[in-house]
Amino acid sequence: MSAIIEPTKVILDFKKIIVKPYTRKKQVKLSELKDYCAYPEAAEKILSEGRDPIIYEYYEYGPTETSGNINFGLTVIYPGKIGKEYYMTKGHFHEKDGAELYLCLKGRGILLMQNKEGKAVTIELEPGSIGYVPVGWGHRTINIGRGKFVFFFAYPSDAGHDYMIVKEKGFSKIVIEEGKSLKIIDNPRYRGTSD
Ligand code: M6P
Ligand code: ZN
Repeated sequence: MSAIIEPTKVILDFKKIIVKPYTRKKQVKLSELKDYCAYPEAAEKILSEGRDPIIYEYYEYGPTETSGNINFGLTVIYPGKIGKEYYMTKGHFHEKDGAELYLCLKGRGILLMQNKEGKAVTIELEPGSIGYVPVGWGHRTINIGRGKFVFFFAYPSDAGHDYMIVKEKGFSKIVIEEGKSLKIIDNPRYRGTSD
């Protein structure tokens, strides 16, 4: 049975990067992200200096987790790096079958996707482009620009977020800056797909 949701108008404020009304908002700081980083020692160093920068935040409208409905909202990833690695989201798989789309509104980013066999695909996003995450692909977004990377997202309300695979194994690729250029390289900390 689906919950009864009233038809709703939702305002996306691109300047302030908020969604009204919203049902969930979250701010992720370095201390929460550090276990997902390719260079945890770089994260520890920043934290040991008494800093805990905000890496990303999002506002979401999704009043139900019932199937057939859609959750959506705005995410901003701030510019910066942890060691050589650009600021990024934790990344997750959906618990249930469900695609997701990301519409870039501002800045430059990369959508990194990976299937359960460890095959990774990256798509660069600039304002106006949509990254489509098919069913079954884990996904992480990365800010590769100098300003904020802002995007609209939408996914099925009952999809759920599974962080365990990403936390335990990582993504097979990481996005870094080396010698002033962007590189997408094998993740030295990737713990494989052998099981
Ligand atoms: C986007 C959406 C959210 C997700 C958020 C942060 O806003 O995909 O569902 O929660 O990015 O990503 P993560 O949860 O992987 O940190
Ligand atoms: Zn998702």
